[in-house]
This record gives sequence, structure tokens and C-alpha cells, in this order.
Amino acid sequence: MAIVIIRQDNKIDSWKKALIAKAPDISVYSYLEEHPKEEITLACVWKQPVDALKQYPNLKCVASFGAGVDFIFKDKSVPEHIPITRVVDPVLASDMSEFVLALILSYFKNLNNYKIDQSKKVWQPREYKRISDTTVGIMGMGVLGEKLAEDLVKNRFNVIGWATSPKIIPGIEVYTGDNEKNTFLSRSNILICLLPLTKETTGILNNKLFKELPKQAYVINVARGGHLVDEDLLKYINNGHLSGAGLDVFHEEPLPFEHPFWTHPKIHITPHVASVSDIESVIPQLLENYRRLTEGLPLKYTVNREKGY
Ligand code: NDP
Ligand code: OXD
Repeated sequence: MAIVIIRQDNKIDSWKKALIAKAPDISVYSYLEEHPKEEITLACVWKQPVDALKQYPNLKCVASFGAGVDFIFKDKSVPEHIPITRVVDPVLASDMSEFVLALILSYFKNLNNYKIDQSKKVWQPREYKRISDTTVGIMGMGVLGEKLAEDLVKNRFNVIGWATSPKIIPGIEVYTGDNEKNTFLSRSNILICLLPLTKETTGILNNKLFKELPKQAYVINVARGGHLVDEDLLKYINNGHLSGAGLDVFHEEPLPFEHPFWTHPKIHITPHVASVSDIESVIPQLLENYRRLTEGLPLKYTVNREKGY
């Protein structure tokens, strides 16, 4: 039994070194080196090349290096009987929460505009917004959404949520399903997308949804680029209904050079950095699942194939 790491960025060596340091008894390979394919039982992946998983005849589990698994479901070569796991980690959740809080406060206090003004030596005071006047709506009240909601409440925000199943979270009203979606939207001065990307949620941030938001609402997408219909966002910002957007994720990453989001004065772009899996914090759960596989025990943090998350 052995682990293979498959990812197309420059982080393979760091993950491999850390895995070996914590579990010297386990064989860990990069998919780029010569390795015994039939020994691989666990593949740890992040945006793996198409068909990369086909070459492991004894694969027993595919583990995402992140919270999202959309890129694994997109790969039709992953055999249906193989369980898929994802990262559930308090550090990932608190990093996300800190990021979204920073984005909201930067928007409230016009910090981006002042940075642009500074570069032109322009002295131009602007009106600012207050926490006490704002309701934040979070789409997706899972591991990340719930932590964000709790932190926003601690910071005196009025917070509401939306999910598929009911939740009891002190101080937070959670709406569910399509029936309650428009009521939820009509109250959200800031709308945050923390949904998984599935068949149901693809393109959910569109004209129809933006129309239901209060005038001058601000949209933050820290989930996946596939949730957003880019042209619809531009239309609703340019016609003045929305006051702007903070976007961390895009259909194509890196965002193509010619994309209009880059230069839009009301769009704040970041390069998919809202919350990045922390190696030290995530390795114990990857190793625990590897040991569970070895011992034939149930795996932790498996996703539901039917639901797609
Ligand atoms: P979870 O699976 O824990 O939570 C998903 C939430 O979305 C659940 O509350 C679920 O409802 C709700 N949901 C799913 N489908 C629907 C639907 N059709 N309608 C309404 N609600 C729905 O995911 P996480 O919180 O761990 O992560 C969310 C996403 O954040 C990830 O999938 C990933 O894409 C993204 N992400 C982005 C990062 C970044 O750096 N930008 C970093 C990490 C994650 P219910 O609870 O009822 O099932
Ligand atoms: C994730 C991500 O899904 O980093 O964890 O986007």
C-alpha cells in the first residue's frame, strides 16, 4: 500500500516531505516520478490532470487536498465505487472567515479606492458603511459558512444563512431551499457564496438572483468561479443595482489577461487565496484516513456522490 500525490502546482515536494516526516513507515510518491502503480491505494489530489487516476488498479480512495471536490467529480475516469474524501479543518475555516471579514471591512471603509487615490495623489474623502446597518447573507452554511457566520456575529454583524437542510445556530436565521431563497436574498446587503460547486449550484449567481438582492448589495464569491455568470454580474454592477463585488475564484484560473474583471473599478480581485490548505494542519487527517483504509475502517470526511459534495 502507498500514497501518490497528484497536483499540477509547485507544492508536491512540500506535501511529500511533510507526509514522510510524519509517517516515515509509509511510501509516498509524486505522480511525476517513477512509482509502482499497483501499490497505490490512496491518491491525494488537487486539480489532477484528466485520466491521471486511471493508472492505479488498486486505488481505494481519492482524497482532495482542499475542501472542494468539484474537480474530482468532473474527472469521469474516477471509478464510481471509490470513496472521495475532502479536507475539513478548523484552520481552513478560520482562514476563510478572516479573509471574508477583511474583504467586507475593506469594502465598507473604501480602502481599495483610497489606495488608488494615493497612487494618483488624490485627497478625496468618501462616505463609508457601518456594521450595524448591514445584514450579511451566507449561501452555504457548511463547515466554512457556519464558522464565518459565528465570527461575523461576534463582530456585531446581523447574519442570515441559506442551505438545503435546516440548522439551529444561535443568533442566526437559516433559510432553506428554493422556497425561502428569495426572502433570504431580499435581506442580504452583502451576499457571500460558500456553496460547493454542483449541478444545482452551477451558475447560481446570475441575473435572476441579483435582481432579488437589495439595491446596492455587494457580492462576495469565495467558493468557485463556476457559481458565477460573469456577464450577469457585470450587467448588475454597471446598471447600478449592485455596488460591487469581491471575487477570489474564477471560471479560468489564472483569470485571463483580457477579462473585464481585471480593470473594473468596483470589482476586487484576489488569486484564489481566501483559504489555502495548511500542510501541518491537514496532514494528520490524510494519514488517519490512510491508516483507516489499511485497517478496513470507515473513512472520515467522505463526500456524497449523489449530492456532489
Ligand atoms: P460544506 O460541504 O461543509 O458546506 C456546503 C454548504 O452548502 C452546506 O450547508 C450545504 O447545505 C449547502 N448547499 C449545498 N448545495 C446547496 C444547494 N443546492 N442549495 C442550498 N444550499 C446548498 O462545504 P465547505 O463549507 O467546507 O466548503 C464550501 C466550498 O468553499 C467548497 O466546496 C469550495 O468550493 C470552497 N472553498 C474555497 C476556498 C478558497 O480559497 N476560495 C477554500 C476552501 C473552500 P446542507 O448543510 O443542508 O447540506
Ligand atoms: C478548497 C480551495 O476547496 O482551496 O479547499 O479552494
